[in-house]
Amino acid sequence: MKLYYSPQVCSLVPHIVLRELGAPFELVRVDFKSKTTSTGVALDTITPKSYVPVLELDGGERLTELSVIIRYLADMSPAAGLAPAQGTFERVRFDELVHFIATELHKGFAPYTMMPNVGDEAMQWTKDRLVARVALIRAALGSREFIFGDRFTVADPYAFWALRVFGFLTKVPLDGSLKEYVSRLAARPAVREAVDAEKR
Ligand SMILES: N[C@@H](CCC(=O)N[C@@H](CS)C(=O)NCC(=O)O)C(=O)O
Repeated sequence: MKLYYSPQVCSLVPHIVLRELGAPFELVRVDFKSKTTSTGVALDTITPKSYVPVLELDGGERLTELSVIIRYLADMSPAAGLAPAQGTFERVRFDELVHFIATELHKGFAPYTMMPNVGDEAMQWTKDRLVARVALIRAALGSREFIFGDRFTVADPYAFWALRVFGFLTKVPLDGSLKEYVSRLAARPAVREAVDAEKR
């Protein structure tokens, strides 16, 4: 498989999952500004969406949408137990959580990261909403080690990445259980390896 990524953006999430699974893969770096790969290929020839992540499967098929990619990877290696089995109600709850992270946190960052000329009032509204969403993540985590159930799932690197970006963008410090959660995940070998590999 090939993962098209840009350093430290959301493509870090499937990158961590690939390493957690010990799956063979190749990284293809994409420059975030020029939208070209390090070998000079335009990203819009890889995907008309022109954003990362893109996962190219061994047969050449390309998958986009982070939340779909990570659940695909989990479903392809059921023995690793990185997502509840499809068709169960537990899986529906899991999908609910992953969708929440994707739409209420990840996409909620756009006024900070993408939109030009956002006024103070709109920015405050954005920040307040993100703070409220993160409070829901804190409640979902409770005193558990992982965000869904009592074992690591593909929702964890997504929550980890989103929480770190939230802290960085809003300057609202993560404290208590969320701070401990992020530190715990940051210490996982696959997470450290992925973060380090993207610095090279
Ligand atoms: N809907 C996509 C969004 C992915 C996304 O937001 N990618 C960002 C990096 S975190 C990106 O490449 N943005 C560049 C752009 O949208 O032009 C997904 O969930 O995978």
